[in-house]
Amino acid sequence: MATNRTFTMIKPTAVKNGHSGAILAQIQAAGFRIVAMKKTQLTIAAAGQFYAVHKERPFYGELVEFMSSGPIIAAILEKDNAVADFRTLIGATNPADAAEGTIRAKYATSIGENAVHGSDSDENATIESEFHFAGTEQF
Ligand code: FUP
Repeated sequence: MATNRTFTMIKPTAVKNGHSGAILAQIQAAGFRIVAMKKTQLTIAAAGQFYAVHKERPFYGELVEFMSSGPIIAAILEKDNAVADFRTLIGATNPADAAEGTIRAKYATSIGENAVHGSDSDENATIESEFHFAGTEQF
């Protein structure tokens, strides 16, 4: 069942470079409602668990190290067709391939440090949202 919700993180480099406000403004201008949001920092263990699906990939170690290297902004977003529309808004994983005007085209510095995360399915949106937020933190 489609939930109309997706989960995002503004990644450490984008937060450090001061892009959080512009990224959140672009997300809201695209019609997403913020259901939950917080600034937090992942431990290495939490980042490892979040990205466990990529455990066998060669970039896993660097990804976990990067995602735990500084504060992130985690949020649950709501909109019709949220997962697919959000992935369109953020653009391709590699910013070199991301369409003009997408969040990754504007703010990502590399494929590894690509500014934002966006869930790839309704099922993962639910898992990732529950990883970061209790039900009492969702409005
Ligand atoms: P996406 O769904 O667009 O975030 O992309 P993936 O799930 O394929 O990858 C998750 C994260 O792994 C990316 F955001 C960045 C990192 N990654 C790399 O560092 N190198 C790669 O070749 C692919 C992904």
